[in-house]
Amino acid sequence: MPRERTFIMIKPDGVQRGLIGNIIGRFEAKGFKLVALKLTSPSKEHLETHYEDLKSKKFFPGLIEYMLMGPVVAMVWEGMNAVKTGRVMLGATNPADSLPGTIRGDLCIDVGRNICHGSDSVESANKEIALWFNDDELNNYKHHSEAFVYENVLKEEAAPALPAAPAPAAVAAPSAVKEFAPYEGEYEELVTYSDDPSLGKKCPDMSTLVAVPKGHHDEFVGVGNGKPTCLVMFAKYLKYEAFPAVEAVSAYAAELGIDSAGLLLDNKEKDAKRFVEKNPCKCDIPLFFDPGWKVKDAFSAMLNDPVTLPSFYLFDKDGTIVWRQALSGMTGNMKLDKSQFDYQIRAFVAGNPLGSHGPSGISRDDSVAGPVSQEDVFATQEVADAVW
Ligand code: RTP
Ligand code: MG
Repeated sequence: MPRERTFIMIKPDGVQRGLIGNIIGRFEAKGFKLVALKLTSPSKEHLETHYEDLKSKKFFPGLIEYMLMGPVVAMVWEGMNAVKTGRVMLGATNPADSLPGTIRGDLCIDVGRNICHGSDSVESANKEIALWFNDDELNNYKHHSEAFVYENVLKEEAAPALPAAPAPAAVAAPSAVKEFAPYEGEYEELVTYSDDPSLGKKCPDMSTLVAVPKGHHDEFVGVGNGKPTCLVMFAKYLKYEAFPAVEAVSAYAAELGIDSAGLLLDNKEKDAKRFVEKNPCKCDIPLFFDPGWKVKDAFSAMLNDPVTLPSFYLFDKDGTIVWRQALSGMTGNMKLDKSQFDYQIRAFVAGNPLGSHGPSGISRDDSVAGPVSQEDVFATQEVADAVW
C-alpha cells in the first residue's frame, strides 16, 4: 500500500466561516491519518511561492490578496492515494462545477472563495509539505485503526514518498545518464556556454571563509585538495531560489560522494546562524559565510564580472573550475534538466568528458550596457533587510 502524503489547506474563508471542524472531520472520517497541522498566517512572499505556478494568471494578485485575508490551517494527511482522493474530496476548483458531497460542492459558491487547497500531484505535495513544514513537524506514528481502514496493512512504517536519498558514493552508471544535447535556442541564462569567464580558472583564495556548524555534515576537505568539489553560492536575499539549489547539491553530495559545500555570500555571522537556526531547507553540506565579502570580491575580480547567485561551481581535484551553473532567475521550481547540470556533474564524477553548449554569442562589452557594480546588488537596503 503506498503511503502517500498530501498538503491540504483550509483557506482564510474556511477558517473565518467556522468550517475547520467540518473539513478536518471529512478527512478523519475518510480514514486518512493526520501527520501535521497548524493555524498559521503566512507572509505574502510565502503564498507567492506556494502559488508560483499561477504567477502569470490574471487572477494571481486577487488570489494572493484573498489568501492574506486571515490565518489558514495547513495540514498534511497520509494514506493510500491521498493526493488524488484529497482532490476528489475537495471538488472542482470552481464550486459551480463541484459536485454535492464534495467540500467545495457543499460549502462554497465562488471560485475566488473556494475555502480549501489540495496538492495536485505527489510531486507538488512533496514540494508544498517542505514549504509549509519543517521535518520535525511531521509526525510519524501508527494509526490505530489501520487494519480497519485498509485490507493490506502496511508491514512497516517506512518513510513516505519523499525524494529518495540514494546510497552514498555510488557513481551513476553511464547508461543512466541521458546524452548531452547542446542547447540550440536563443541565449539562455540557465545554460553555461564555453565562453563563460569561470571555466579553466583557478579557485580564488577562500581561506577567509568561516564555517557555520550545523551539527551534521560539517566536514569539508577544501577546494583543490585532491578531491573534486561542488560549491553552491547563495545569499539570503535569494532565498526561494537558493533553497532548491542547496537541496540539489545536498542530494548530489549524498548520491555521488562529491565533496560539497555551501557558500553563504552574506557578510554577517548572524545571517548565517539564522539560516541554520531556521532550517529552511535540507542543507546536508558544510556551510560557510563570507566575512567582509572577501570571497565574493575575489570571485568577482577573477571573473571580471559580478558573481551570479545562486550558482553551482564544479572544481577538479586541483581546484580548477570545470563548470559553472548559473541558477539565477529560478524559483522554487528548479529547471536543472534545462541547465543540463545533472548530466555535467555525473559525467564529471565518472571522469567522462563534459558536454558543451558552445559560445553564448553575447558580447561582454561593458561599454555598451555600462559596468555592473557588484556592490550595487549587495549593498541595497532591500538586500540588507532581507531575512531568512
Ligand atoms: P488550489 O491550488 O487552491 O487547491 O486550487 P486548484 O488546484 O483547484 O486550482 P488552481 O488552478 O491551482 O487555482 C488556485 C486557486 O486560485 C483561485 N482561482 N481563481 N478567478 C479565477 O478564475 C480563479 N481560478 C483559480 C482559486 O482559489 C483556486 O483554488
Ligand atoms: Mg492548485
